[in-house]
Amino acid sequence: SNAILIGAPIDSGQRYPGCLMGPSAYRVAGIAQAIRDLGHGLQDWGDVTITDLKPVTTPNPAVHSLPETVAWTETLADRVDDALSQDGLPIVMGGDHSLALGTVAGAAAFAKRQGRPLFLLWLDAHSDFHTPLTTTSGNLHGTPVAYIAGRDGFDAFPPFPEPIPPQNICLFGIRSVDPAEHAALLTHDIAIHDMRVLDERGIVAPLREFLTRVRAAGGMLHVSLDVDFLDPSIAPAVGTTVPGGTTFREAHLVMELLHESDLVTSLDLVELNPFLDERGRTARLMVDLVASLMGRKVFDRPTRSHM
Ligand code: DIR
Ligand code: MN
Ligand code: MN
Ligand code: MN
Repeated sequence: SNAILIGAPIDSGQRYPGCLMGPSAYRVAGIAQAIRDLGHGLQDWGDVTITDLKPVTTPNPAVHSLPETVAWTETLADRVDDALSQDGLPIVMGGDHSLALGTVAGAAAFAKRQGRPLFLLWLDAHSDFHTPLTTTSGNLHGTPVAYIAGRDGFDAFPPFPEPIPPQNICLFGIRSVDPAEHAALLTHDIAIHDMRVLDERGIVAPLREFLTRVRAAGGMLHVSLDVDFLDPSIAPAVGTTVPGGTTFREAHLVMELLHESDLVTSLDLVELNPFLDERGRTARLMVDLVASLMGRKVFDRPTRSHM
């Protein structure tokens, strides 16, 4: 495939400075070469910037940086739609998770024109199901899944092109859900594979169930990978570490299964904070995970069984 790197140095969605260094860290960690080495085409479109801010507001006084986040949403939606329209696989290098307000909107706009359903795989410690009205932290990185699912409260944002039906959304690896998110999730038919479920069932069966549904529907698949999906012991460079995350091999196995499915059409890499990293350790792990998603194998065999 033809990968298109898009840098999104956004850190307005939370309060810990440093995520804006993410795109540089991925480049230094060799993301482009790792993808080329697997035989793919690759373009780097550089880092996106925002220009003019609109005076948007929300009734929730806790929310901060709303005009910036709206501007990023509009700009990134455009870039991702452009990349998909050129038959590319956009890989958006964040930047905090609020960037997914834009990237998934762009994928949804494209999918709508193609008449294809869009599915969402959310690899995260958090459910990110707040709206701007329910968030108590005021950090908009905790809101993208609600925007994508078409919940109310996003008046400041462009209308989401075609909200993803809850049945097409899969939360994977979660272990930190705020009370307001929990209440809202109970009224939505979203597949929730929290760590308790993954401990018991392992990652393979739940992931295959979801991928089987994507394939049967002829769907596009957006994958949003939050660094805190991983256990903090292997991925310390994130502002919101939560113990009990996925292991090195579990995370690679998710990526290997995604590669074998051949279903992924766009990808976010979010919440890396290089200022908190240990000599690039987390950045390199994230690049290695991308390589697994793009076809790097533990051991190459001539033929492989598919899901
Ligand atoms: C928390 C943290 N639920 C909030 N969310 C994070 O601020 O809304 N998402 N860190 O990745
Ligand atoms: Mn997140
Ligand atoms: Mn998270
Ligand atoms: Mn949250």
